[in-house]
Amino acid sequence: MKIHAADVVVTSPGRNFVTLRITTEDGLTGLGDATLNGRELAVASYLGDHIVPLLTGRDADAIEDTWQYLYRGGYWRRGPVTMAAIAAVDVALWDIKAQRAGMPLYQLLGGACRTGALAYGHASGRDIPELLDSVRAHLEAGYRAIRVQSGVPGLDSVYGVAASANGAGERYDYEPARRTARPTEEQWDTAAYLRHIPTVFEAVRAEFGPGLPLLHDGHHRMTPLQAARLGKSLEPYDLFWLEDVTPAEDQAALRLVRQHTTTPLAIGEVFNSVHDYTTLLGERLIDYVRSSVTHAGGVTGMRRVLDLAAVYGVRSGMHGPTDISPVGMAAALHLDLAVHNFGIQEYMRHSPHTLEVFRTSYRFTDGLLHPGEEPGLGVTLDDEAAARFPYAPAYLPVNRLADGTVHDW
Ligand code: CS2
Ligand code: MG
Repeated sequence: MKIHAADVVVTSPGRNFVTLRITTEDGLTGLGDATLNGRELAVASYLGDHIVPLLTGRDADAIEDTWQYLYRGGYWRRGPVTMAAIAAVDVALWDIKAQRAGMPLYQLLGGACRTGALAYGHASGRDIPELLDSVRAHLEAGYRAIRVQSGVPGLDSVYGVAASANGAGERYDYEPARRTARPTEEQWDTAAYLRHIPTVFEAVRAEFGPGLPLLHDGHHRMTPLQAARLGKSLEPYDLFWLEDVTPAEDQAALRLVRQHTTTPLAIGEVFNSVHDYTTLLGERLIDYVRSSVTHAGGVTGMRRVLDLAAVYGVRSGMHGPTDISPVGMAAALHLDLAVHNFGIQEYMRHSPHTLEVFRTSYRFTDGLLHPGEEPGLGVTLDDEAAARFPYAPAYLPVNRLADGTVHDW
């Protein structure tokens, strides 16, 4: 069946999203997430100006050929913009193929290996009492695994810490991209952070016991030696994983970290290709791969990452903040069910406005996510609602050290 049309929908229900919609000659439509937080219009243009004109008339069933056509045919390979655009086409075509087959996508990918995908939520607090309330609230909301992010004494704002308490009934609402004419600037102090974080996990373990799976995101900010020190200092608290300890493109840096700590490591949310992982996986330097379907070339691209990871006993931990749209989240959940080497799924709950635009069939029950049994992805896009939320530029913050040096955010 041929592709009849494709259009790019940019909408901003609380935050910016880019969605590709492909329609076939017999009227099936598929959706693909193309959201790249802070650089959305680059992907919208890559799709609208350069890819959409190539899709009309192509065989909608030829998913692998289309992936290769866009990957190799584009010449300038890899990178977050290119791979998010290719991902959107790929996911939309898988959505269509599964609808045509009359089954949820996970069935087309080989069926379910598990009843649901263990999810982790985001607890945060500007101080330890607020953090403990947030952990408690996430347990009450049904999460069985929790990421812990804390303020650092002496620093005004820190990655991952909501500006207001997210206690009982509050949705963790931390949107790092801010709608300002220029990126906001934050100040960072690694030494203060390294001193403080062990006290945070000491308090969380004392309050909630040894068994609750706890995760922490270092957000790219440490040197290998600092990361090794943090990993070692957190060993008594038995983390599920320590994420993005160093700027991940320096894959070899993890050799030093790995020599000094047994704290499990997760890396890769900014990676967009299986080639980004070859050292990390080949040398078993990490325990979880973090890329998302949205940023790593779609179901086709992410499956390659997960299959290489499986060769080395490494499991999935797909990226799932609110800047992965419900379309991208649904695609992840189908893959989460279908692969053997599943680890955990990040799950920040989207805002009510977002869920007005994207109607989803996935469900979060008793700590597990399931994509639902709808044919395809199980997500529809409401154009009328989407039109009510016009795009507004938003930038992720820029981080600086006390002396003004730009640092990883
Ligand atoms: C974070 C992300 O969820 C995470 O692990 O690293 O929230 C990241 O900060 C955002 O995706 C940036 O847009
Ligand atoms: Mg992260």
